[in-house]
Amino acid sequence: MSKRVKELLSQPERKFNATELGALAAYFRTVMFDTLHDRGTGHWGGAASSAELMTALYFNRLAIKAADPKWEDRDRLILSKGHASMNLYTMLAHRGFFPVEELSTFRKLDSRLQGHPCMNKLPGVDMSTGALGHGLSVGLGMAMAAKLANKSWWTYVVSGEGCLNEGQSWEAIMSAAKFKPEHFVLMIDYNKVQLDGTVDEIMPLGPLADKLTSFGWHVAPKAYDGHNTEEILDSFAWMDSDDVWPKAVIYDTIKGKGVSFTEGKNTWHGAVIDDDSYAKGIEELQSDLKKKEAAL
Ligand SMILES: Cc1ncc(C[n+]2csc(CCOP(=O)(O)OP(=O)(O)O)c2C)c(N)n1
Repeated sequence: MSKRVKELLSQPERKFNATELGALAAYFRTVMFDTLHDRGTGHWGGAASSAELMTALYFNRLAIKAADPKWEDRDRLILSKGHASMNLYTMLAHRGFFPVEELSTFRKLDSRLQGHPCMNKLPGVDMSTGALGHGLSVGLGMAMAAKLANKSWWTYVVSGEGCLNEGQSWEAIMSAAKFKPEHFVLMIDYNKVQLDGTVDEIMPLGPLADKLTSFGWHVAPKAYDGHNTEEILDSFAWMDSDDVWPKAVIYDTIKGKGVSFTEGKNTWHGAVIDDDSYAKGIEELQSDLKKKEAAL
């Protein structure tokens, strides 16, 4: 870890600006790539596509307390695409919820960091996910619970396209439009590639924004570039700009972002990162990190 990144991470609870978030996301990509290579297992493609979005949530947006993971008033974050667990674990570790060294136990027997996140084992995980499509229903329940309890926590659900292929998601979309719980946001990591093909090959979702609007959701006026931290912060400002609920934001992203030969490839959804691919890939990720650090 460079001195600059170390400095940034010495105050993980502060609100970072767009340039800092860009550098952190680039650093976290190197951590994810390293760990997945070392462990010979896990899901790189969807972890890489959501690196900037998750970094901006954890290092700019979420009201959470690492020292009090079950703080009642905390914002809730559900990573509905639970296979991208390495991303969530990287955020939680660097945000102080558990030691960074524990990342090296990923998917080992008895580790708290299993392939899919477990809320009963790991502090900071609000919902166990992995079976695609559950996250939005559970998030709706959490958002409605806030209303019942007269609380004002936010509930964010980060979803891939696989979740939106599940009928349960559309039941939740209908119910959310009926109950309109405040501070409930669906964030779609729209990388357009799934496990064994493109979204269009498997089950086209478009026109996604129009569909969500016609189901009664308040959809962001544009799809934001999910790799541009300025744009992600703009999307946060949009969320705060009025009091109409539920809200949905689409982020245009690239699966496997950051390593040229993994970008846009479904074959890198959950492939083992072999030594050759690691050597080439880490060089690209390090060079991006250097550029982002230079901008700090
Ligand atoms: C209910 C269910 N069906 C199938 C799977 C297997 N599966 C895991 S990831 C995945 C594809 C997910 O695609 P997407 O949501 O686009 O993920 P991303 O590209 O963001 O990683 C599938 C089919 C699953 N986990 N749950």
